[in-house]
Amino acid sequence: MRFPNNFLWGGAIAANQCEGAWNIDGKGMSVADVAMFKPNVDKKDYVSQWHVSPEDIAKAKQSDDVVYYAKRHGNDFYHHYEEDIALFAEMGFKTLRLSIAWTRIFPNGNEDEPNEKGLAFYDKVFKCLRDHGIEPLVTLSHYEMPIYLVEAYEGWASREVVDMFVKFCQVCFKRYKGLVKYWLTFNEIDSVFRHPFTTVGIIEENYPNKDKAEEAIYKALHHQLLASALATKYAKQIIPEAQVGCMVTKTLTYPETCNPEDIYLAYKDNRMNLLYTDVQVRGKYPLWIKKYFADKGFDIPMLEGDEEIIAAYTVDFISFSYYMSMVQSINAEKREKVGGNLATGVKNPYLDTSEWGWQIDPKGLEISLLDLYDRYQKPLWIVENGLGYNDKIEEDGTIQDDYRIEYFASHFKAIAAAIAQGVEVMGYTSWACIDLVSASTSQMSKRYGFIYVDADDYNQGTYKRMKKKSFDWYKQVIATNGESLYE
Ligand code: BGP
Repeated sequence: MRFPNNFLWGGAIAANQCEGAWNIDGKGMSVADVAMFKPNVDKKDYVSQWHVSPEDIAKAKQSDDVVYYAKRHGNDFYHHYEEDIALFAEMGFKTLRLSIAWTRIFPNGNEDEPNEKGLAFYDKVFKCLRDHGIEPLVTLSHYEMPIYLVEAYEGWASREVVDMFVKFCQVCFKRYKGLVKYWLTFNEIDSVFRHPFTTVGIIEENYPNKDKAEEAIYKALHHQLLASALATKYAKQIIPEAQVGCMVTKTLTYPETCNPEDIYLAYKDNRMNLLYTDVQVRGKYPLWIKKYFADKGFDIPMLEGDEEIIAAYTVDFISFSYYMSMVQSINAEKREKVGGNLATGVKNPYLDTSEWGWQIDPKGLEISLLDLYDRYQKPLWIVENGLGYNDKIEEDGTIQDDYRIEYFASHFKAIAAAIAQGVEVMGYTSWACIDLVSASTSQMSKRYGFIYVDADDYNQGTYKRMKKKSFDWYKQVIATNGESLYE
């Protein structure tokens, strides 16, 4: 067997991109509800797509629009979850990765008591998963912080947010004990630098000085790392069988040439990408970053006890998203660029790119698995990987997404290759197993699912679910535990 018998095959979604129902049953407004679909911005222009200004927030708070604020409608999982979970079960899913929207439980983040209707919704979802024999893998924070905390507290740059988040986690652990065993703390914790507003609620306009902005981001990161350790502590206290993982974006960077200067640049990017797991797995900040803080004169308030907490409550496993690899070059300015959700980077001439400029690199996934396992010897879980594509419905009503099948097949084989070299891989959840609203561009047309959802970028459509060709293909992969890939 190329994949272990208990391999957790499945898919991933996130509350803010699928649920919709943004203002019902007591839900508060989150950072996702102020993000807009921007039809006039180039879809490869990553910086503009993610940017949210104070004026944007003010405007969003006055508006009930659900067309351009596309995450407010998502794919309406809130009202379709039973049907969707039944379809996931039909594919044979062993697991579903999903998130709990903080604002359903604490609408502003700072209430004394949780919102019962929000808690009840996830009771139903988790029970439905259990009824289908699907193990939930729950992300506690997936780009969903209450907008109130952004405005009243400077987001995660404020220490008070740690306590509020930990309280939210404790409420979830107590309520969903017995239903949820696997937890992830922060989705792509490293994205704090790519889109500080969405990840930690930092509004760039409030920090005109670049160094001050960077310092605030590191402060916010420290608070998240601390909150992650505390969440791990309470998960274990409240749910003895709980397994807690960190979640990072694996951004493997290659040097453009064997020029040591290129290699040095790539090395530094890779080392930066490992910072987050170094802290969450090894339980301490590496010396190089402490030196960096000191050299820059950054004041990152590590209060008494912080370092002990981070050291005591490390994660059980490492989860990561993998979409593309990157290239670094000392001649970057002169090179052709590609887009992506990570940053605009140097184009790799050996790789194809998606319509959104993401470079497709299955070999990079194998290297990433080897790299992480060599460094930490912790079980790994690929919790996001997939191809965004504007699928078309054929005249006969079918959706022939062979490109997606090819993408997945090559990535699954890369995982098998890493497993064959001794890497411990717990599972794989594709992003996203059903079409939903894109995190970066707020488009519906950037489709990832095995299941098509009939809604377009302007929220026109019936929301009807339709199986794509990849649906039956993935079903077969799961049924044969990966062996069908080799037939
Ligand atoms: C990751 C996020 C997801 C997700 C995915 C695809 O960065 O964790 O939320 O959506 O990327 O990105 P996009 O939706 O922008 O295509």
